Amino acid sequence: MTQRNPSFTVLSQNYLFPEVAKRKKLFLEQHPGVQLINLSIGDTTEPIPGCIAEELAAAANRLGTATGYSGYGPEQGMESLRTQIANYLYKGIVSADDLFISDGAKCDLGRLQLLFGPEVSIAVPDPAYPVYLDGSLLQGVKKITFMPFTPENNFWPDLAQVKGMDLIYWCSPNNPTGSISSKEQLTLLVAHAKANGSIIIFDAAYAGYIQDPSLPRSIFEIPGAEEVAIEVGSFSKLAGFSGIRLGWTIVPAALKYRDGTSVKADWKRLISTIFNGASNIAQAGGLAVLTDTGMQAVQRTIQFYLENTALLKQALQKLGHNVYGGTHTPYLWVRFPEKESWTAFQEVLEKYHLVTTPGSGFGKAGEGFLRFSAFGHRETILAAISRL
Ligand code: PL4
Repeated sequence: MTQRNPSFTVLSQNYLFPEVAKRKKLFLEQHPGVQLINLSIGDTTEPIPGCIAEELAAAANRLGTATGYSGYGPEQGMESLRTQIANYLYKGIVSADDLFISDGAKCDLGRLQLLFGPEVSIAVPDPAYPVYLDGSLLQGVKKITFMPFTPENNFWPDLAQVKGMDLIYWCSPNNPTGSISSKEQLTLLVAHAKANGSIIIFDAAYAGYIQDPSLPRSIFEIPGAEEVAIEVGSFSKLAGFSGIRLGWTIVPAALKYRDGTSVKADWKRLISTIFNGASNIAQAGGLAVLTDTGMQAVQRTIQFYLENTALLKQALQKLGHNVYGGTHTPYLWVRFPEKESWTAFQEVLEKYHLVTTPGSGFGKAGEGFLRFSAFGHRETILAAISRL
């Protein structure tokens, strides 16, 4: 028989979110008729604004006409969309030529790891969105150092502990802790990467939730970052495209490997080999997001989710919990002292009929925490609050 890829043996047996779904299903089988409220998965719930949905429909309709039909597009993505992301979202601090359109941040985070192979050393936040670690383990990466992001260190790890790492994963606004890195902190991170010859893989999936212009939405706001960083972005939480699938990755021309060769050239080679471009309908929708009308509409939805977060935070604090995050982010990171996360998960499920995400699923340092997602219709969030 064919041999199994041995890397699968080092992964935890179940991926976090399917495990949550399994426990939820089991609970419902044991308690039929209970109405659970899902505050677990970080997924958008509000309708896509009309001006964007109309453009998605129009793009689909164009495919049904002789003149409007198009097949495969360029692997790097539509030039108009790349230009619009560079100019409109990034205000020209990145070049459209360094921008690659994807089918989502998670997919590119997985693909990026192919650039570096199994011998790299990596620094991963603990807790973190699982693809950084699991994707690396699948590549056979063994040299892994965890950077604790905890209330005790104010969600700022000691960079001296990750000296000489080849790759440093970073996420701001952070999933799951809801913490945000300031400009000063990212400046230190970039300086650290430069001094150590590291590459930062910066996950900016929640950048659209930052409401304070003094906080950096992109690592490329930091001078010199183009020599040490790759950034991954997404339309999922920005515009409710989690089901449509659209994102981007920026690999600057100035970024080089140790031997002086171009990372961007390899990325281009890689995606043209294993990726066939994002859906042309999704890209047309992305263009509709990046207009004044589109952006105003998606910002209203983001404001709505942020109001949800504030309401939920208040309710959890009233119960006496230490709650972190919740500003410029849809996530609340809630401490349950003296409890293992899965125990707290089960208690919250049984007592309040709320489904959350156990912090330990994001890493060891997440033990004793639950993540509450504030995505949801207002009546759902208010119902959750009244149960609390
Ligand atoms: C649920 C830090 C959510 N089944 O939609 P994408 O691929 O552009 O972005 C995914 C993504 C990238 N980076 C960060 C994220 O938090 C996410 C989405 N995370 C969550 O609840 O943590 C949805 C997860 C999905 C999954 O397993 O990824």
